[in-house]
Amino acid sequence: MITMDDIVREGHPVLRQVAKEVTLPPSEEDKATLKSMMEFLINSQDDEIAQKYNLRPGIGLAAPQLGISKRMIAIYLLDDNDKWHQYAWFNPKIVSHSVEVTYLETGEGCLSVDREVPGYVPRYARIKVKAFDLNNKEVTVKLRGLPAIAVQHEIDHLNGVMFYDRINEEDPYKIPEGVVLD
Ligand code: SB7
Ligand code: NI
Repeated sequence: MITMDDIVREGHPVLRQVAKEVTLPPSEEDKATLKSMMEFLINSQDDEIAQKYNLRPGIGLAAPQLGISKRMIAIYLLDDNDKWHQYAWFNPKIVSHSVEVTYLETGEGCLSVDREVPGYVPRYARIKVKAFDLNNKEVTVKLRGLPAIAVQHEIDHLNGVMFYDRINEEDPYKIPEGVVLD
C-alpha cells in the first residue's frame, strides 16, 4: 500500500516535469498504480487506518506525486450535496471551462508540500473534463465546486504546476479577477 513515504516532496524535479500521456489501453501496471492511488485516498480518509499508518488525509492524488511522470489522477471526495466523487482517470483533459473563477476560502494544501502556504488559489468555477477510466472507457464529466477545484489541482501536477504558483505574490488574499462565490 502507498504511505506518506512514497510521496515525493517539493524540490523533487518530477513535480516540475510535464507528465507523459499514458498509452491506451492502459497496461496492467498502470492500472495497478492508479488503483493503489485510489486506495491511498480512501485509507487516508479512514481515521483508524490513517492514524495507524500516519497518512495525511487527501481528496486527490496525481501520479507525479509518487515519482511517476505519467498522466494519471485519482479523486475521492464528498461534495456539499453529500455526493461522492470518485474518479480514477488516465489522460484527463479540461475540454471547456467557465469564464468565472472561484477559490477555496481556506486556501489549498498539497501532500507534497509539508508547510502551510497562505492565500487564494484562483480556479475555474466550472469545468468539463474528458478522460479514460480503468476500463479504458472515455468519460466526460462536468464539475463545479470542490470537485472542479480538486481536478484542476491534480491536472496542474501533471503539468508541473504547484498550487502556490497561482497565488498572488504581492497580496495572497486579494480576491482574484473574475470570481463568483457560490
Ligand atoms: C485542496 C487540496 C487538494 C486539492 C484542492 C484543494 C488536494 C490535496 C492533495 N494533493 O496534494 C493532491 O495533489
Ligand atoms: Ni497536490
